[in-house]
Amino acid sequence: MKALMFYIFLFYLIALASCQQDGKGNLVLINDAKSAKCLDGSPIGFYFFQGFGEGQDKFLIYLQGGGLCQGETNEELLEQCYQRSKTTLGSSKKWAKTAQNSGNLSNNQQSNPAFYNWNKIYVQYCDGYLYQGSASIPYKNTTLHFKGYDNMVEIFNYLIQNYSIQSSKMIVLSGGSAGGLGAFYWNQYLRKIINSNVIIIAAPDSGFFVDIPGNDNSQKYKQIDLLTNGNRSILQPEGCPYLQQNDLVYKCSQPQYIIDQMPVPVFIINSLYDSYTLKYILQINCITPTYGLQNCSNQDIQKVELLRNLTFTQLQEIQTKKPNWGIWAISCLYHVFSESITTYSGPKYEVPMNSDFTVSHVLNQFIQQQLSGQSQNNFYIDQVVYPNNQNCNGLSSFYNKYIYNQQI
Ligand SMILES: *[C@@H]1O[C@H](CO)[C@@H](O)[C@H](O)[C@H]1NC(C)=O
Ligand SMILES: *[C@@H]1O[C@H](CO)[C@@H](O)[C@H](O)[C@H]1NC(C)=O
Ligand SMILES: *[C@@H]1O[C@H](CO)[C@@H](O)[C@H](O)[C@H]1NC(C)=O
Ligand SMILES: *[C@@H]1O[C@H](CO)[C@@H](O)[C@H](O)[C@H]1NC(C)=O
Ligand SMILES: *[C@@H]1O[C@H](CO)[C@@H](O)[C@H](O)[C@H]1NC(C)=O
Ligand SMILES: CC(=O)N[C@H]1CO[C@H](CO)[C@@H](O)[C@@H]1O
Repeated sequence: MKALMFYIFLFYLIALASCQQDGKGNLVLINDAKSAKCLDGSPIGFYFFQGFGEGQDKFLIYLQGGGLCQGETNEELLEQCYQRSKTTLGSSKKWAKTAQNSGNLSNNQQSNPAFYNWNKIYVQYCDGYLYQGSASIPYKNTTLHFKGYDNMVEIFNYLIQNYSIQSSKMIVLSGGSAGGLGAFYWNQYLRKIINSNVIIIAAPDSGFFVDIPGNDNSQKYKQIDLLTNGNRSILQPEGCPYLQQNDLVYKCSQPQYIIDQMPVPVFIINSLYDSYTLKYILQINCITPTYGLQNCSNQDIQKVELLRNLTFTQLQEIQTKKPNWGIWAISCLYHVFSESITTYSGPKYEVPMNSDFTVSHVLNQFIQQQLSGQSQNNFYIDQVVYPNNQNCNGLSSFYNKYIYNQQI
């Protein structure tokens, strides 16, 4: 049911994105891949938006999001991925030949000063498990291909051979939600294969899923072993200190424990009240667009506060440990900001409120600093608690109306 809800939600997002028509990208399928595949065995691919002017020697690689297959047991996980393999999140068979620009990929200089003229690679997410894994598993009458690892390796190879990204000036690895996790996981690999005179940064949007005490992660290693075919050392980034401990290996997938494995400056974009986490991980169902948290029990409110406190504390720790990174974290209930112009560069989503510091503004500032070699403070962590950043309480936004209104 949750999975279904997510697909429907995704279709809404895509419909929303395609209203803002200001450019087109062509689908590039990798038909002769060695082991890269979507869940159903079909070819992987991405949309390519050609850069122009001064953006011609710069690349934005953006990883699409879309949840993941889940399950208490491996059997449940396989069933979810079997269902997923029949959708565009698990198969390339029905991908459109072209895609429209929007949000961070927009060609509009005013709303998107950072990337408007860059080359943009919009990687389609179809491995079912967060850009990790390398296994082919027979299930029912078919074989499910969990190839997140192989897919990324081959996409990067393709981009090197056919787009010369290794001769570019700068590469930004970004992505939203599951793609945000992908940007956390894969920047180390990208840094290793690209010559050090190319500037690389990561800009994960809403991928900073915090470790929530009380969640039982002790069986997670079974999924990891299933999807990596028993070879945990393919998990990205390399060097996770918990790799060989069954009860702790889940930490290798949580950004807060692997930041020391990331060799590039990272600009983290996140809500302090991530609405995906509130709904799907903390199972909080009392939030409505009209009443906000008013109808929530004390127990629910405590969970909401706990999420904010954990996220806030972790991000503050990063600010101390990684002074050359950047953070934009806002106190509104939302998930994935760079998908639409409103949340990426609109006046309601600023930290602090009424400051002009939108995602678009601060990310551009961060990138310009990297290009010119000077570094300033780039930390924008909302100091007020919900709902005191009143412009962005988010409850009337399209996304949240959808997330909180539907009963599926
Ligand atoms: C497997 O079974 C499903 C449902 O019964 C069917 O739609 C599908 O075509 C079958 N696939 C193959 C490869 O036979
Ligand atoms: C580069 O593109 C060609 C044509 O699509 C393809 O055959 C080749 O495999 C690509 N290179 C890599 C390394 O993927
Ligand atoms: C596990 O994967 C790593 C990285 O691809 C590879 O070097 C190693 O040989 C693999 N180990 C096994 C046992 O397959
Ligand atoms: C939610 O709270 C508002 C006022 O705070 C009240 O009018 C409304 O009936 C409540 N809704 C539910 C479903 O409890
Ligand atoms: C979260 O932090 C606030 C302010 O620091 C504090 O008042 C509140 O009790 C904390 N809530 C939880 C659930 O830890
Ligand atoms: C984070 C972000 O901006 N994502 C958007 C980038 O552009 C693509 C292509 O238009 C959108 O689909 C993403 O939502």
